[in-house]
Amino acid sequence: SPYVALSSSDSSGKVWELDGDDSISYFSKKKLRVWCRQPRGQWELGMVQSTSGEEAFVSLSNGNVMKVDRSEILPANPDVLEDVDDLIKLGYLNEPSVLHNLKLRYSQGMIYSKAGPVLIALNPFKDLQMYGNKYVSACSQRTMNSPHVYATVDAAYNKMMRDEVNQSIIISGESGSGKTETAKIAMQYLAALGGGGGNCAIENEFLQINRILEAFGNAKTARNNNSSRFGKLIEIYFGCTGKICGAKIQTCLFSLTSEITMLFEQSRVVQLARDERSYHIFYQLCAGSSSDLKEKLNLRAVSEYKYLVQSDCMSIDGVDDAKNFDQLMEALDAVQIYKEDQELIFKILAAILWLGNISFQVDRDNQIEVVDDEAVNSAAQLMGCSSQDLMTALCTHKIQADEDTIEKKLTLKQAIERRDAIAKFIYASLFNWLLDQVNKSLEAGKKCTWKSISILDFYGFQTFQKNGFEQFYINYANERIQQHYNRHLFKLEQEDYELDGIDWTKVDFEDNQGCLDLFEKKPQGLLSLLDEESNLPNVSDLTFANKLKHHLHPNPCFKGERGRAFRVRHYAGEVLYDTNEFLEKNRDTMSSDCIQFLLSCNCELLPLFSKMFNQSQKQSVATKFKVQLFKLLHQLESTMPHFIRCIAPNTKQLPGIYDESLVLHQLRCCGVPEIVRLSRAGYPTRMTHQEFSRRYVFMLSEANVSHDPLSISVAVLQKFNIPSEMYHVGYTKLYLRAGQIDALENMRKQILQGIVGIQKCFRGHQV
Ligand code: AOV
Ligand code: MG
Repeated sequence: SPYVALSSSDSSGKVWELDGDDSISYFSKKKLRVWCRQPRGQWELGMVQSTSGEEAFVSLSNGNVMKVDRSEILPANPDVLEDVDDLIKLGYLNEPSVLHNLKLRYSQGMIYSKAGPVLIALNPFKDLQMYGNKYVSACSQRTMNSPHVYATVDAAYNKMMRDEVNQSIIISGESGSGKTETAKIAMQYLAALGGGGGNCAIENEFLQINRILEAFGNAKTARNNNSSRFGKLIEIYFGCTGKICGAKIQTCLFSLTSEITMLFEQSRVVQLARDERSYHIFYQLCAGSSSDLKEKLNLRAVSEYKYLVQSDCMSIDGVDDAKNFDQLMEALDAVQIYKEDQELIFKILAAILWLGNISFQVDRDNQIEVVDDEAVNSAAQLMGCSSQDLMTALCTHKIQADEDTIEKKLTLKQAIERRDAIAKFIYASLFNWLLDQVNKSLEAGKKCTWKSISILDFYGFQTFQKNGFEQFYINYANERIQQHYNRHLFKLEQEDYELDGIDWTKVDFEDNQGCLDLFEKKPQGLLSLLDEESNLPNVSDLTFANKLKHHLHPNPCFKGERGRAFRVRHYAGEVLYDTNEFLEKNRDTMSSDCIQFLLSCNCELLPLFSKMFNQSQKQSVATKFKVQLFKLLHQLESTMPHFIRCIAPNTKQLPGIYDESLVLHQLRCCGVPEIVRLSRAGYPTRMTHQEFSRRYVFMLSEANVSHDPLSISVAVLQKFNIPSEMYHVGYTKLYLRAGQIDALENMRKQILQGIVGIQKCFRGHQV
């Protein structure tokens, strides 16, 4: 039980400190099991043989004896505490102990562990056969006691039913750590619980929707063969009987449906890094469409499209694009997207591919013109305009000045940018439109909504060698989510104790307010400065970088670097950003003549997209994103959150490899050390005196029952010998340490069974 670890007199209370006093008192003890830091930084298990002064001789499991400084050793847990399902149960909570515990479990296929209230999920990169009906029933009937996504979701569902409060499941982690899979597992469980016994219609609907979202919104990246290039919030609605009555998906713009999805990685449509792919759908369409459809779209092989071949990566091991296309068609049918609309979707995709093949040349007057070839003709035909109109739209910029239209010829660079901008715009609009359609099919039953459970699958914190505009926003959003998390787990918890008059030594946690201020302060925060610079004439990415250095200079979270670069100290580490394209991407302007051109096209969806665009306010990406992010957090604020932290044990996407330093970095990024510390030192169970006394009063003998809930609570605790260090009596609530409520519940059950037994016996007599 957690209690054993807690009362373990050996525990120094120091947690996760590599150089702390954890080692000191054990240092002189011989035969002590210790973790011993190796020259390359990793930890090895050993036994202290002898000590002299500041040094110790440690024998390692391979037989070698090492001489080490005492700062290089930390106490190890006894065998019985080597494999615990909740890190708070560990006697010693130093880093090597935690890493070892998770590693041991991982090697046995136990990918889930708890860190207090948070579920830690290590990506197994293989099918562990631990999902599906058998596990759903085991979990809902409480016969499965180990941590699992199902159990976390089950807790959320029960809390919703019992407390009548909306719930949220917040999944975060690095790219490739398993967020999207975890979200799907969570949806599967909710579908099973809320779908109404044996009815797999909802489960199937969720499956189909995820297929669509993934085909259009996921791509192969260096870190994940199926990386989501958008964040999403899925809200599942329940009626008052606990049955699902609808759902809604919002993408990371958490958008009002008529807005264009930003931050959805549009650039991927036209630009690819080595070994990465564009969105799955392009490859699926080329590989899987019928010859009839191919002919209609004048569709070629992937290798013939410039947008797709640039990265030298056209297929993914183990992925059958053609088969996935068949499944996608089924999915589109399932969410009731009409065949005609499906064809329009495919037309648009083919048009984008042909747009990418359009090339330019210089004519006799040294002016840019489109090469009149198959590419431009096919694109024009698919978009529903004349080749001439498309050529003009790509090479000239029309400016409306009063009554007159002035035409300006574009340079080659501008023309290419314009071609790519159109392709990106069309794709992002298509994605948004599809989302609307999916939501329409999901929202059918929403009228009878009583409560909801939201699942957030958001891209985790990112650091690459080179970090651009997208990373800048993703990491900013992660700072916000991190704060939500901190607030919930730490601040609220501590405030609660203080308000209730409990003596509480504060656990310090990494407060990231400083970094959020760096982004959000007006007028001198990163976002405001970006907006300001975007609106000035004669500016460049370099002037923007200099402006940042000038205004943000001494700020502990900011560091100017040479040229266009700057650094931000995020909660999860320092990130180097390159301001290349920041201003352009922030303005995100589709010139109005391009919009006009798309409005004039005959392919039904294009004018629709352009209209949608016209309606959306002409705000910068920075402004819109901030508004959307606040909306999302506001929505989450009113829910009871449940956190799942996904961890990628290696970057190779392979099973069985556990890279300790990588795991450690991720654990630190998501604040696991502090959670564990807080949970262990704190009182995870709290009930008002009314709640507590109502539940347990019957366990007292009638004679000495008072009417005051607080006195009843205390009487119950005393009668059942709960040690005084295991609880705290606040003004309004009772606070219990981990494990105590389980003990009380067991006694309650036994007494109840006893009463039932007596009643049966009694009835027996009467008959
Ligand atoms: P992500 O959502 O966190 O990355 P995914 O959920 O796409 O990561 O997981 C990446 C891959 O890991 C999946 O395609 C599976 O092959 C494998 N995987 C993840 N979870 C499990 C599991 N529980 N069981 C078996 N395999 C799993 V990104 O979207 O890149 O941030 O933007
Ligand atoms: Mg994902």
